[in-house]
Amino acid sequence: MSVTSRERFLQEFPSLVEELKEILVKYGMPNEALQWYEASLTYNTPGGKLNRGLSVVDTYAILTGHESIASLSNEEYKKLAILGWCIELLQAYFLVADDMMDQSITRRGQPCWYKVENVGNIAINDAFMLEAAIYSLLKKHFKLETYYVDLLELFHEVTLQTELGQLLDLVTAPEDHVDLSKFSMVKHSFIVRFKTAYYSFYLPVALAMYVAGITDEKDLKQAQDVLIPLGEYFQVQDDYLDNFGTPEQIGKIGTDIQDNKCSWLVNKALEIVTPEQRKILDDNYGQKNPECELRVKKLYDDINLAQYYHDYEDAVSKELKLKIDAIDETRGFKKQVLTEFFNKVYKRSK
Ligand code: GPP
Ligand code: MG
Ligand code: MG
Ligand code: MG
Repeated sequence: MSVTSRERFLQEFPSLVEELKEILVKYGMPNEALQWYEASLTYNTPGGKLNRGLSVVDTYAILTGHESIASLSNEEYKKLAILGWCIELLQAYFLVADDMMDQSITRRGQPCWYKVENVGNIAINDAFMLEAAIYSLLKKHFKLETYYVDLLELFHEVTLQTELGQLLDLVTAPEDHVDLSKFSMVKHSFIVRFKTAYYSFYLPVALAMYVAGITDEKDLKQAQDVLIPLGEYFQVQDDYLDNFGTPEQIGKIGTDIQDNKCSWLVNKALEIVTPEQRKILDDNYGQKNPECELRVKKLYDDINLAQYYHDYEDAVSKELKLKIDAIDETRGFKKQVLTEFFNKVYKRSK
């Protein structure tokens, strides 16, 4: 991704913040509320990799036969960028809430929003307002489009899917009761497809497909059939980096071991440990105690878990490439959309 495409995308954001503030002005909201909303929007929305948002524009350019986004008209670019920012707002909404649920400390190299002075539980309402921003922008910019209802339904459905994944993520990781026999790779796959893959991978492509008018059920399904396993792989990477990445690299401090999460790493470990090592896991996993956490980390190193991850990565990449090769392009969907997604994710370290 070139610096300029990211920069150009970022340049669209301030005017969206102004539009969102304007809605509050029309309600006669006091300045205090306006400033708070602006602070929450700017703290939580633009600080990440922006892959999801940028992908909406890139996908649209590929589907409509443009060499690059440079040849899109300004009006076309802006429309797609707004949809991209809507996904980034959805992501901001999820992350503000997820960090409270996971009791995380940092995000994107700065304190989690709820950890910022004077924010605390107000972050719950801020998360709701980040979500509301999506529908304000969709109404303002897409109300007259034939696909307006499709966009609304897509955002609503994908939001529910993500919340279902989050529910399963949380109930599989009770804070007060560790029972590793409840975990399995099958359960892990279910959790991560729902909590991550739909909104991070299927949503950007489906949005661009609606705008490009490539909406045959068969094409939406072929996109989904690659993007959901690709999103699963992406979340396995997230689980891997939670333990093996450095906070400088990933912008956050891993919490999965102490949070008792049904992570890919613990599931793989459960498949390969000896009975003695299993006891170490039973006694130390999911404890809110840094010493217990260190014992689990040491065990992960002793069993060479990183190597199992690299083997998984090789195998899954081969499968995904075969799936992409088998895509039928006759109705206008293009495999290049999926190849570009794959390349952004493959062997990522942040
Ligand atoms: C990532 O899980 C999943 C989400 C951010 C979805 C949250 C969904 C909600 C409905 C709030 P994670 O906890 O592993 O992400 P991270 O490692 O970035 O905290
Ligand atoms: Mg979480
Ligand atoms: Mg989290
Ligand atoms: Mg994680």
